[in-house]
Amino acid sequence: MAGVQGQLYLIGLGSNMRHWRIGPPSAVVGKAMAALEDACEVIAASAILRSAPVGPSAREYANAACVVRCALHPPAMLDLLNGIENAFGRRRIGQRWRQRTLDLDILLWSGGAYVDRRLIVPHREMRGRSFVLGPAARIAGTWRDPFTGLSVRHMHARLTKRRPLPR
Ligand code: PH2
Ligand code: MG
Ligand code: MG
Repeated sequence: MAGVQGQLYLIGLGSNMRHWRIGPPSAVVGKAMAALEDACEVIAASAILRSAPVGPSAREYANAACVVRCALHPPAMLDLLNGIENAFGRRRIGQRWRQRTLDLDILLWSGGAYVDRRLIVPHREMRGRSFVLGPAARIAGTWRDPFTGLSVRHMHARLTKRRPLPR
């Protein structure tokens, strides 16, 4: 059973598809935060930011991050997030990084690292992605990656510094 404090998670949210009822990606992300609130206590939520797509999809994304507290351990948390994604009409048809109505990722967990066949925490790609670290740095800047010891703020700053100079 979870302790009185429960588990803390840093969650990344993203959408780059209109939902027929909810509306544009930013509205989808906002509704998804409300859906998380039904199951967890949302302790902090970033603004919803637009970001250029990384990868094959051409559509702009809306991204955000939030910190939630709840009793669920990582596998059950993953089930909860997948359930919300499905309720928002996400279909998994095997194509990685296709456009999606809603993507909810566990980025960090207060328990540190978690690995099983379905889930790896910290999220494997968070360290190189400014659309993840940008919103996350605003609400969880001091949270540290358990593998590298680097804070979210530090990882974000490293990304921005490494941008090559224009020639
Ligand atoms: N998610 C991806 C791939 N590319 N690009 C942006 N800007 N935002 C995302 O959330 C995103 C992406 C796969 O999860
Ligand atoms: Mg993702
Ligand atoms: Mg995902």
